[in-house]
Amino acid sequence: MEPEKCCESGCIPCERDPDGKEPIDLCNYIGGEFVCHSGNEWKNVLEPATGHRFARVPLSTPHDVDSAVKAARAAQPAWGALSQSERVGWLDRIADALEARYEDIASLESRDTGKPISLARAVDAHRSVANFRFFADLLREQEQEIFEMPDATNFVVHKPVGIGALITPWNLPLYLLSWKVAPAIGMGNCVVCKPSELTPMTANLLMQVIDDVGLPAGVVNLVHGDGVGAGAPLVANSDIDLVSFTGGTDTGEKVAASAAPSFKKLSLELGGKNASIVFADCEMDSTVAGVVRAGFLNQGQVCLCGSRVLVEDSIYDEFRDRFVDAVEVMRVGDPSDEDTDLGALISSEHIEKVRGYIELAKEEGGSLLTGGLPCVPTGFEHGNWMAPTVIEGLSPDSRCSTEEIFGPVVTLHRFSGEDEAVAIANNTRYGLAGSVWTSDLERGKRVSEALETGMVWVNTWLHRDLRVPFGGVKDSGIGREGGRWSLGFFSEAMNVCVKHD
Ligand code: TXE
Repeated sequence: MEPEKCCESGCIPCERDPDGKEPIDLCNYIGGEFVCHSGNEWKNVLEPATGHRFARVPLSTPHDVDSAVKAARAAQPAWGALSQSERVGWLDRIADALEARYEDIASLESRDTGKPISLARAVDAHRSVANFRFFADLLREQEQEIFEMPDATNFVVHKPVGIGALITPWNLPLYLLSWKVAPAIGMGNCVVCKPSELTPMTANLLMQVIDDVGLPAGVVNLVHGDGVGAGAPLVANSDIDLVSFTGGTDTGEKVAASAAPSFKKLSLELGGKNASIVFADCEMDSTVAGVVRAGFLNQGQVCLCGSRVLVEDSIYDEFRDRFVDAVEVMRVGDPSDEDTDLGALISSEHIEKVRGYIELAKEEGGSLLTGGLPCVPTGFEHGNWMAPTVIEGLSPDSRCSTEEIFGPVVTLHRFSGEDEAVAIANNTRYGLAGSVWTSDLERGKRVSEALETGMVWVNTWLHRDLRVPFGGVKDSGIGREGGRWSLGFFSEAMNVCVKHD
């Protein structure tokens, strides 16, 4: 018997809080207070795995955005005037308080995004804490840059930019939000965060943590909502000095157009269509495992995923067969099950987008080697499920081989020789990341440097040193964050030249 619908969105009865109340209604966090939004519109927050509504997120208005920006502006002078070590102390306290809620982060993130709990722990919760600790340590080590001349000394001073808009997507919610908040406030800025309306829960938890540690009011503010009501007004707000955006390329284009007229400082981390390039001299077992992980981690919903696998002709058949076998043993199911490898996709709209690409692949001449079908685990009939899908036979110029699909879909391509591999890999509007698998490390480095991307891994993937530059080229964005690149982005470098006799 179909369960009755509990609200206009057609979702099914959600788990009631223990006392049977309605799902959690989230609030904005402005000027150190949890406050209601000024509008009366809400968006249901649905569990991707079950379709259950387990919270409601406010669809904030430009008025709410303005209040948050004003609170940030009011707080910035005092915050910017603190010493670096005082601000670093606050990053430490936030990291400690987040670490104490490690399991809450993991379970909320898994519930909110549909990703397996094991991944939410190992990647999302771990990196959210690590981001605050990393930037605290990096700032502690910072020394003033001085350039001596025979008759003068140059002192480089890093000043806060001012008020930052931090806009984040749904695939790695707290991992990406903490990656921006930590260096932004560490460098003396105050910020307004705008998390994705699809996955607001851990951003809400971060505000609870910030409130609990007693961070000065207005240093970090958060406005929930969608792009129209909150995101776009935030970028356009005349008192925003800086925008750090992670999301889709199409949205990034709108953000850039809005930020440009007032010369706001801008960092865009956008989509990707990354190639995993497999040479015949690779170590087969570890390469198959590594390329499967690169293709399907987080259900393929990571901008760095290797969604195109380029395989040298001489080993193509063997690699293809082993790759498909490895894909087919991945366990798709309940995200809360420790043994699950792949969870649900973020939304029904997104799964339709991905399904559309699979249909397009068939029209473009591709052959499905596995997947392409929903695979609904028992008891999760209202979730967004798709079997991991591998397609071969597509032209490298096809839409499915050049456009970002952002789901559990990988296309296989043959190549002969380095030049053809590089040409295929670069044959897309994106330029974010890639990986090269070969026992010849010189070749690995040579091929990597020929790729039009911001990052490449050799014989590994997503092996992250937070000190390195992170970002892409072409339609994958502009700017770099990570390590000193974050400190540089979230500050204005000033040179003071002092003449001496
Ligand atoms: O991103 P959006 P979504 C890609 C992936 C995905 C596509 C859309 O292809 O299918 O982007 O994903 C806010 N001004 N990536 O919908 O729409 C929005 O509310 C200001 C790659 O998540 O770009 C959300 O908080 N803000 C990416 C954030 O922008 C606006 C990860 C991202 O939303 C806005 C995720 C506007 N006009 C998706 N419109 C990666 N690089 O990792 C929306 N927003």
